[in-house]
Amino acid sequence: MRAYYFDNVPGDQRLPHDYVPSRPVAPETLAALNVRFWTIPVEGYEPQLDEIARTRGYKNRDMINVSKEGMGEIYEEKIRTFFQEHMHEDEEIRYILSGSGFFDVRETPTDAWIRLAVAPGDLLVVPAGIYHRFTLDEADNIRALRLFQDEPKWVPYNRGEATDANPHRMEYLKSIG
Ligand code: KMT
Ligand code: NI
Repeated sequence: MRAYYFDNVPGDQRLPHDYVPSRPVAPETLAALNVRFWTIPVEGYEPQLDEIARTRGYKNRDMINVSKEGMGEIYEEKIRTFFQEHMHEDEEIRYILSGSGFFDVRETPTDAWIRLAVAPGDLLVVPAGIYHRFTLDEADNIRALRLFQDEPKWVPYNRGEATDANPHRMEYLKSIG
């Protein structure tokens, strides 16, 4: 998984938005934000994924196929909502099976966007309470497993005064010091 600062140039969200030269983000920076990731080769991934799911208590999972073919008439709407800056009250855990895309996470305290370019084999944990968003890249498709601790619940809370005061948001800020 490649991580770099988003260039903030207005335009197509599907473009890489990499500075020239690129400004890479170190794994330690991601760790300090409580963003976790592993790489598990897709071929024969099950035992390793099951082990991480067991130790972290991810009891549920389903599959999501983000593409015009996979989503049908809700595609445009989903593409829009995925890219609205939001948080969740639970971790957002994705294991990429095929395709690619970008998760953008906000750095604290700079509020800079860090772009995470995900590809098959990447397992990403976006912590509860972090502001983030998702977009497909120019290849326009991704298929991923969504893992979840208890009952699947994928509620996005768009960033605003209410989320700034959300207990899960405040807990997140406390956890990163
Ligand atoms: C989400 O909740 O933002 C998504 O599931 C994005 C697609 S999964 C790679
Ligand atoms: Ni999300």
